[in-house]
Amino acid sequence: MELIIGPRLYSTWSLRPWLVLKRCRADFTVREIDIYSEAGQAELEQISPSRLVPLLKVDGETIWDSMAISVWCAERYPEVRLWPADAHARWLARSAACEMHGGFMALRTECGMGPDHTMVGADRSPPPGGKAVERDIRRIISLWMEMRRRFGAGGPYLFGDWSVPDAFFTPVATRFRHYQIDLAAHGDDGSAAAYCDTLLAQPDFLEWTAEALR
Ligand SMILES: N[C@@H](CCC(=O)N[C@@H](CS)C(=O)NCC(=O)O)C(=O)O
Repeated sequence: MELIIGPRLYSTWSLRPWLVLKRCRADFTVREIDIYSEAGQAELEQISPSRLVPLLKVDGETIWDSMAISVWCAERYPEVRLWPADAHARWLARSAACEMHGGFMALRTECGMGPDHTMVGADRSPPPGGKAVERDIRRIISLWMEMRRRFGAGGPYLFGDWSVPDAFFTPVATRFRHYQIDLAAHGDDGSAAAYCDTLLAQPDFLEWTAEALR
């Protein structure tokens, strides 16, 4: 099984399924393509139906899209419980992951993943402005606070135990850190900041970071 990803420093989409596969302790290799080079673009053209990464090559198929790969993992590794066991939590966990997958365009566009997103205390960019980014940040914080309050009793992740939304929100946590977003100024009661710290301290994420900086 091979996961094909973009550059670790920049490809937030690639980070998500990589975290999910790691959580499953899946046996997989990684091929990193420099999608910003001509050679990388030519390779993408050859191997990717969507001309995008990430891709998972498994059982003779190429699965594209980070959510599709995550859903495949949930089917292949049911014992890992990638979605919460409680039905209400599971419905909302899927809603949260899908909202991240398809939304928050202002935050994603204006606050790109920079080369120092992996580091604490690196040379910081100024916090982004703009009403649309502001709205995205407030929405994410209110979502995080609500899910933590309702479903977070069993552990430090969004729904207590680790689940797919945690993979999808990890790149958001890196952006909040990189751009030094003041979460309290966007409505946080402290629980969103604590959740953010939890995501940034995940051992698998730290492994990705170490690889990215190598
Ligand atoms: N919805 C897709 C989005 C994938 C995506 O946008 N990938 C970017 C890299 S992070 C890409 O492959 N870009 C190639 C290019 O711009 O040429 C997913 O979640 O997998």
